[in-house]
Amino acid sequence: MSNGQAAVQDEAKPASGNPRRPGRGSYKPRPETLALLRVSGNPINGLGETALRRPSPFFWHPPDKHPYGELQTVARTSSRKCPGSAQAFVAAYTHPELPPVAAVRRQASPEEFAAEATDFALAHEAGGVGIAPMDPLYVFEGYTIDEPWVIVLALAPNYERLKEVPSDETNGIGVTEIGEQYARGTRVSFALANWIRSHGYNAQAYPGPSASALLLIPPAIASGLGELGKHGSLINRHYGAGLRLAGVTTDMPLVATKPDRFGADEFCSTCQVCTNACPPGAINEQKQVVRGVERWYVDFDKCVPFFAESASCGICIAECPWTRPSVRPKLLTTMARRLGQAPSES
Ligand code: B12
Repeated sequence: MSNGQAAVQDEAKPASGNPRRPGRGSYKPRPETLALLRVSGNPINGLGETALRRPSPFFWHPPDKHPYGELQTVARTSSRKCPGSAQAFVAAYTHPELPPVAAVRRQASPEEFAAEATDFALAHEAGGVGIAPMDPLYVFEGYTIDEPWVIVLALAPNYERLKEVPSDETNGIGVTEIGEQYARGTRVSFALANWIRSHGYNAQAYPGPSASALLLIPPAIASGLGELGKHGSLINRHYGAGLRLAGVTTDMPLVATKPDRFGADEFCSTCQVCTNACPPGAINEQKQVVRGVERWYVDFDKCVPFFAESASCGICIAECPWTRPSVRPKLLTTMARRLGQAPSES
């Protein structure tokens, strides 16, 4: 299936708020956590820089590539001690070796390959698929990706479970959901890379919380999987902000899917739900210039201590009105009207 638009499947259903969630301003980082934040992450991310450049290796990359190795260990430890989560994250990091690329290249049109790759991914746990031409700005400095295409895979959230974030030692539902989304991303990205290789084309998989060399949100936006939200995560018209991403890069000839504008950016400019829900107050009200692009930006120095202490957090994406299945269809209708578009399916 390929009609030039990112493809998606249905998600699991609704819910309400989580009383365990602290509100903005009620959180103070522990001194021992702050002590591990030795340098600000905002200059590393290029906050205030007006020229386009590739992102610098950052959190989740190997500790010798950035200054937050010990904080990563704190974050990993706090997320793994929650009930159920350790197994989920083991699955997220477990994958087979990719087989050699088949010696004979199958010949087909880019449209046929794009349609087959999309169908394959949707049949193997992807909730959505977008295809974008590779751009050097998607690749972290110090890494090389040679393949000219990136297939972005969306992993659908289960809102009933996601809304339980943040987790702790008594309730691991939210972080286990996160680990299981990543595990699905690992399985489908390796399965797709394997399938592409069996047709004689190179393919690499980029799953997990880190996705290694590949920055995932920009190609997800380019390929029509959604718009950037004020909370720094992608908002998708079918899943809201709760989806997670994985990537497959390939030299199989493909066709790009189109960007999708449904009004999330405009909505974020007046919505304050995530800014008010974020305990450390890390989400900025206004767009800022980051590496040559004016866009929503989350303050890393404020976000990461709470993230590290709170088993992956995720409050901003769970609270986002677009993530709530009961609210999203109304927002789509309202924003379509405001943008002068025909109302579209949720
Ligand atoms: C490092 C990282 C983090 C760090 C730092 C995040 C930060 N804001 O500083 C920490 C550990 C704190 C973190 C936290 C979270 N993360 Co995180 N994180 C990443 C990771 C590995 C790399 C991103 C990065 O290096 N950011 C630092 C620099 C590059 O940030 P930046 O310049 O501000 O760019 C960000 C966005 O603006 C956008 N972006 C970058 N360039 C451009 C260019 C344009 C033109 C536009 C429009 C946007 C854009 O992408 C970046 C995402 O951080 C990605 C996976 C990947 N490989 O992409 C996941 C990823 C972005 N995280 C993700 C998620 C879900 C989260 C959390 C909600 C955690 C959770 N457990 O659920 C929180 C949300 C925090 C927040 N509000 O930003 C998802 C987002 C899914 C989505 N719906 O978009 C990703 C894609 C992981 C995945 N495989 O799905 N994360």
